[in-house]
Amino acid sequence: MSYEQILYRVTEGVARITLNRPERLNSLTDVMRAEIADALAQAGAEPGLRGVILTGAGRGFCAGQDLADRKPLPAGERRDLSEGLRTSYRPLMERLQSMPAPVVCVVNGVAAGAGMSLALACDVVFAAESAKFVLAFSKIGLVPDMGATWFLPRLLGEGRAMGLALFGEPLTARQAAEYGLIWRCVPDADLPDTLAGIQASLSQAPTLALNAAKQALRASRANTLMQQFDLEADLQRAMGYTDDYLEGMKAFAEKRAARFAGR
Ligand code: LHQ
Repeated sequence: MSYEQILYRVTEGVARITLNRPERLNSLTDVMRAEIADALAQAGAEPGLRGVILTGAGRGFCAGQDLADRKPLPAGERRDLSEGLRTSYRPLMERLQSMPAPVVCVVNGVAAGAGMSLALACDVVFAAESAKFVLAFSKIGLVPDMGATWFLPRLLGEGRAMGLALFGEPLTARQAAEYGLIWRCVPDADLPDTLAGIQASLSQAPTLALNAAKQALRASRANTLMQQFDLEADLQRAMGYTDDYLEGMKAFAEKRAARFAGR
């Protein structure tokens, strides 16, 4: 599958989507958003998908909305910014959030505005040590969007979320990891190995169990403890019938590493 502004490939059941407009720090155009959404649909339709990795080409991950990607308005007119959010950003977010398999974001450089929101909408975020997270919206007189006002208080607590939203100061990858905004900060030089490690880990994982774990954690956003308990019981029943569970038990008894087929 070939795209104009992203790269897409599937290796050992793991789909990799690379935002590919490095000269514009992979800022989001209409075309790029549509291509990411399409690539996620392709990945979702992949038989036996074991995970998705989202990353960026060049020195940035994503600088948010491409501020030049818009038709000029007649003099004196102002733009309805909600339109793009509803018709393009929202479907992308829905697509991302409905992926059954884990979506891992590898933030290779600056993530700003909707680019930061895009990273936070993934299930797990790794970031290169030199990467920065910039809630750039207030710098241009806008409110954080693409889910940022939903993700940030959940991930950081309201105090830090407010600080970020009101002051717009960049957060280093190290701080982001310390605050619990992301999973791990890695030295820049280790980024290729990190990507290879994530690829290997996802492609050898008991995928149905990871998918179920993700489903349960996501459902906890709206569930009571007892609803969650019941969901876990349902999911565990399903896991008990998988080949991977049998293999996991066998490998444990034989004191060897399990070879999971993702079934
Ligand atoms: C860019 C961009 C960019 C175009 C760097 N666009 N070219 C949703 C819906 C509706 C309306 C509006 O918004 C939204 C959601 C949003 O995302 S709003 C927030 C949009 N993003 C921003 O405001 C971030 C703007 N960029 C920056 O603040 C900086 O570029 C950051 C902090 C990301 C990186 O700074 P530097 O590392 O110093 O790089 P740079 O500023 O020199 O950028 C490199 C080039 O990329 C440069 O072009 P040039 O031709 O001078 O080399 C920038 O103009 C271009 N670029 N971001 N969003």
